[in-house]
Amino acid sequence: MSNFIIKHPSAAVLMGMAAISCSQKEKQQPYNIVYIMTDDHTAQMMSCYDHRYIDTPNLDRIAADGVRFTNSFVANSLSGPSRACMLTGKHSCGNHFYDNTHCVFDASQQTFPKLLQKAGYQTALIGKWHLESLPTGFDFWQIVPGQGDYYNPDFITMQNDTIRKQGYLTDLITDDAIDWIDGRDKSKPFCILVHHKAIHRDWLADTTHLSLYEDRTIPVPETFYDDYEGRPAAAAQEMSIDKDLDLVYDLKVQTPGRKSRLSGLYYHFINRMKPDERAAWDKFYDKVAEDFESRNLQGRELAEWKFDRYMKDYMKVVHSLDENVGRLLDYLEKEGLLKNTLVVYTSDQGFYMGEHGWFDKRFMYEESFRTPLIMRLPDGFDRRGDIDEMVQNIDYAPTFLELAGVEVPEDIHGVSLMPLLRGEHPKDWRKSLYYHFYEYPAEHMVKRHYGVRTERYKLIHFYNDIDFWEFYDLQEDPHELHNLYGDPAYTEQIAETKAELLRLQEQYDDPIRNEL
Ligand code: SGN
Ligand code: CA
Repeated sequence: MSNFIIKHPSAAVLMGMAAISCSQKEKQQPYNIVYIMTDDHTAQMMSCYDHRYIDTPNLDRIAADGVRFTNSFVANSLSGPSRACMLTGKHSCGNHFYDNTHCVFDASQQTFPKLLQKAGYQTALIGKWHLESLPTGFDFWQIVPGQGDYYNPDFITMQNDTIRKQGYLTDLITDDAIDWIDGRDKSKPFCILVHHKAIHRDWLADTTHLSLYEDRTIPVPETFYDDYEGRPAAAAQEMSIDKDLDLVYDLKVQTPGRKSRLSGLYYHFINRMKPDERAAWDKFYDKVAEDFESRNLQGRELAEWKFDRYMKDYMKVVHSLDENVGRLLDYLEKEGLLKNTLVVYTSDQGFYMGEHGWFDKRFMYEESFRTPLIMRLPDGFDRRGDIDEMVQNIDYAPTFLELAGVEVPEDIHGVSLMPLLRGEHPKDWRKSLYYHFYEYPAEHMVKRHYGVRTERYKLIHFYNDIDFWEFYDLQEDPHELHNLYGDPAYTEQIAETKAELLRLQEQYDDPIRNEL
């Protein structure tokens, strides 16, 4: 502990230390944090959560050696807002970064990296940032502009220069993360945020992985042909695999002369490839395009062809990600760092893999409200397996602060997950989650909504250019196809859930709220 001073050991931290045996406690080094966050990686596409589609052996290592959260959620299912919630531990109404289109993150506000830095941690951020203002609270950062590029990407450096690197983005971010950890001041604990662009649209795979998964037959999910009956906001979206995926940009039908709404953007991205990469790319996707043009698919056959291409491209991008997480884990193991490092793997939100016929996220429905969360715990934490309590991305900041022995500021909305990591099942653990999505009108046209989810029920209010409520019994209807709002059989449950919604809106001081 010589170089590390616990500034404000909270009662909870002291309780945490008590969970560690005396001899371990004396030797316990301060904990490091390696936080790996991907973009749009959903639990359906991780074999530690779901065996249907893809094997992710390296991600599974984290879950197998540590813990898997089975009820992990975000506060606002969109990149910038989700990142702001994670950094501040506050809902969007508390950090004021509501959507990707209008907001600039107020970089002077309190974030957990700043608080860790003050407590003597070295902090670093590498990869996607997406908060418009430049990062603060990091000893080192290097970010991609906006969404970033998969191929030979630009990075913004701390000197505010833009540099172009050669390679595939998932590899480059991992290389830089390992280099930073290797070159850090080894006398201090560290916290590094490794923020991948993968698996974001338009799912450009490493050219060495193009042939993967091509032999698979992937059945469409059971809600693929959802008719959105009783759910007008769900019907109004523009994120349908069949209607809204772009044949060139998303599905890579790069037939010479074929133009589509986003074909310009497609060539802008793939023109960044080096000649050998481009040659491998064209060899693969020219065949896909030829095959498509020769078949004249219509109706359901066309929709299912699009689904198949979407899934396969997504899986190839996950493959690189999984390999690179393995590389980072191997490095931490080789350096003997795993014993005092918390390794977290999560995503900025979940994603639709054809459920309800969709790609993208935004809705408070389960697939995009959820986010994967697995952790490899440092020595002294014996908890393994599943943690079933409901957790949210506003909880990460207080968790990391408590792990570091830093007092959790009272204005943080989230709750530290440390009791759960110590194997406790606190009786007063939260029984409901709050959600609020604001980006409308905007791409994909998902209407503004807020809502509450309890263990069994979900109540959503779509507002702005609509005033519409939805209520689901998740136990009876896990796919959220039957809107029960107004159903006399559920009058009592709806009233109770509505009261809980208002309670949360008051607790988090959300000015946009429903009055009973
Ligand atoms: C881009 C994508 C959208 C996606 C948003 C937000 N369009 O605008 O499909 O919903 O990002 O994603 S694209 O034509 O540019 O690919 S987020 O994860 O960054 O919030
Ligand atoms: Ca995202």
